[in-house]
Amino acid sequence: MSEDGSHEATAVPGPAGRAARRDPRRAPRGTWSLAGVLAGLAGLATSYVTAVALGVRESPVVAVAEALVRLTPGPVAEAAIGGLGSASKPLLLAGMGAALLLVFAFAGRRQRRAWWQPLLVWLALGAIGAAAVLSAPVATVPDLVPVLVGVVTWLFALSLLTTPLARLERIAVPRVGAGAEPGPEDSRRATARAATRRAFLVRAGVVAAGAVVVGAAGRLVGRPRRAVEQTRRLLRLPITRPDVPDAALVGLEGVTPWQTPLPEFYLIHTAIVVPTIDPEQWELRIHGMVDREVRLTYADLLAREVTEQWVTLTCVSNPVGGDLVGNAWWSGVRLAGLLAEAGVQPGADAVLQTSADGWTCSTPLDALTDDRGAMLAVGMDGAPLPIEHGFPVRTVVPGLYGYVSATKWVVDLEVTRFADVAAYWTQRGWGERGPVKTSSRVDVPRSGAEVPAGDVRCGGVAWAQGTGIAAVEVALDGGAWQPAEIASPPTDDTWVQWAATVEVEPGEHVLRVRATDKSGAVQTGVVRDVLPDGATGWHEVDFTAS
Ligand SMILES: Nc1nc2c(c(=O)[nH]1)N[C@H]1C(S)=C(S)[C@@H](COP(=O)(O)O)O[C@H]1N2
Ligand SMILES: [Mo]
Repeated sequence: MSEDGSHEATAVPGPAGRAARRDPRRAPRGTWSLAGVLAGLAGLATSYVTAVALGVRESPVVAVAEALVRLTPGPVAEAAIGGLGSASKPLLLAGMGAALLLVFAFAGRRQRRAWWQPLLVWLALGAIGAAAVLSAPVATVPDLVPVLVGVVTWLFALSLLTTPLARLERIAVPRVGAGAEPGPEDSRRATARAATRRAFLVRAGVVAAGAVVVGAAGRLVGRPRRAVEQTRRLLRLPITRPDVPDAALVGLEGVTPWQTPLPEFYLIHTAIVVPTIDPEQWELRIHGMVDREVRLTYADLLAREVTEQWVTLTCVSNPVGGDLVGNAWWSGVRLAGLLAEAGVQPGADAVLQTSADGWTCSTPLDALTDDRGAMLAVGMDGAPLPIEHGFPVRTVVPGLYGYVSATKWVVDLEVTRFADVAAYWTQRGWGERGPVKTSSRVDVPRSGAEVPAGDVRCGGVAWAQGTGIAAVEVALDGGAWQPAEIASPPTDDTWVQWAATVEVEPGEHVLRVRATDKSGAVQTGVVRDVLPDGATGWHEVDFTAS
């Protein structure tokens, strides 16, 4: 407000001064912007706390962010989620935050022109929020309440903050310093202006403090995550910790660990804020083309026979040589048995799976009922599923890419027909069925490595889940394929480590790898992009020998 004062001081000297161009009574633009920003933040805080209180997931801002993710063209989105990894979401939220601050400031400045101008801004923002909330795959009308509360707060807070600013502009500036002696009228005006400025400061303080308190309360209440994390830690499940079988190890340093360390297990999900589900609250519904609808609680599920198996999970967005693939020991209940309990009707060929955050995928029915061991997993590597990997229950189907099968936080299975449904990624141009393609990767030497010339040990992993890997071959500098040694993992549902020795002269070299699966099919060298149903081509590394 000192800025405010200096305006008045320079304003008085007369028509020749800056005062001629700028009405001295006006509160500076910055003050109006500040009012807009404070009102804006207050609205975000009340809408957030309302969302939390109503049990709607997080705030409308998150809904908008998720809608943006959904609106992003499929390939760009999967690439961003896969490529930028954990940075893509904070970046998106930061960008939205910056844009919102600018819009809030703009609304504040508009209020000076006419009361209805910011109203248009708030309504536009509210409409975007409402559209985003309703466009979420599972949305209900009450989900709009937080948006409404936010808009009302914006209106109320901005008028609260700007009433003193408008009043200030109506009180004439007292004459000081210039020729004429200030009269009683001038001191009355000076007092009135000071009081009005104080009123603004008080209101700004109240709104800012209110927003902070409300926002903090929302965070407190909105952190069910800590509680769920706690519940998860205390869970004792009838599952075992795995021992990595020696036969699965090829014994070459630098080759990807056969069992993927949990912190390194890739993560792919469209949710900005992952669902935190208390297992006590979890329920799965199996319905659609079935004889009897089945509803299962977590306890019901655990009362069934729990089976355990190694399965390597792969993302369709994994490029040749990429690392969106990981191997874990999964514990859970076979889906074949559960679907049999429900009684699948003739004509069905798909199961539409829905997660608590509204993500969907349609899985070929036979992949869930044949003997490959598709399961509702409750455990990963001998512990309850990590929240990010789908706690309390997710689907794991050997041999299918994650986007058509591996639903995390799964809550609904609808037996149906491919012809009748469209799922999240298939709507965006990705293939309907998504069987994993036979792939292989060189881990050592790394691309760009320098190694001593002579015999060079190389190695990596290869996978053809469901079919199994029969052989791996390497070729140096485009020469003949030569066989690699492969380890013997306990099942065909996991990747296989391989190693080979190649003789290299000093200089630059290219090493490529290909696998043959147990059906006899040789991995294709035809280069294809990840869209629509998984990349193909041989992985190559360049290295230098000296
Ligand atoms: N609810 C939900 N489940 C999901 C996804 C998702 O976006 N939401 N992504 C799928 C994809 S594309 C893959 S590759 C796997 C990844 O599982 P992970 O994150 O446990 O590695 O989860 C699948 N399950
Ligand atoms: Mo994926």
